[in-house]
Amino acid sequence: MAFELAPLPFAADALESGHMSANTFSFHHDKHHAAYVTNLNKLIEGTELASKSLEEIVVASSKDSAKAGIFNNAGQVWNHNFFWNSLKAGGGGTPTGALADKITADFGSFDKFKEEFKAAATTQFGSGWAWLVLDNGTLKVTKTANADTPLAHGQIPLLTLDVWEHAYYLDFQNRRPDYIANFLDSLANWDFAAANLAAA
Ligand code: MN3
Repeated sequence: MAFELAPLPFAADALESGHMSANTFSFHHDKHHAAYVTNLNKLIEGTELASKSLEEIVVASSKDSAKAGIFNNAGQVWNHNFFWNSLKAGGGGTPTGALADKITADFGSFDKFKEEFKAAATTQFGSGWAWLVLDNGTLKVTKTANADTPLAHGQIPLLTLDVWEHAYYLDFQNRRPDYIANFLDSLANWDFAAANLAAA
């Protein structure tokens, strides 16, 4: 059963007030994300992975260097599905409830979390991702290169930011730090992160 490109969980122009344009989504979702799905389907067709779930393919291919091409595409399909849900119109600001308490307990303060997240997202050299994850019961900020994903490392992702240049170039050009600050101020979907923590 071939994978299909998951639709965006909002209209393509829904985040324009948050400085992520419909033009960005027309490339990032409709071209980049779509290409990962197409490539993944080609690579797994007729193999034992064709009947597996996306999560199973990510984990299995991460452990086999001969399957690096499959991992790169499966990881990017999964990471982008997760990223769209990490965004929302009118997002950003501070979380509430159990997630807020856990961030304060594990980072010291929400401001400390923000500092760590900004540092991870800024210093990921080249393409990759910044994450808030649950790692053995503790919240941590991590960064991964290219298609790598916390799923492959036994961590539970709560929220992510794509820091590949294709994610921000149309709206922010080379200004990655502005794109990161804007995500935390205006787009981060704390409801999604809270739901992921509750389900963990
Ligand atoms: Mn991307």
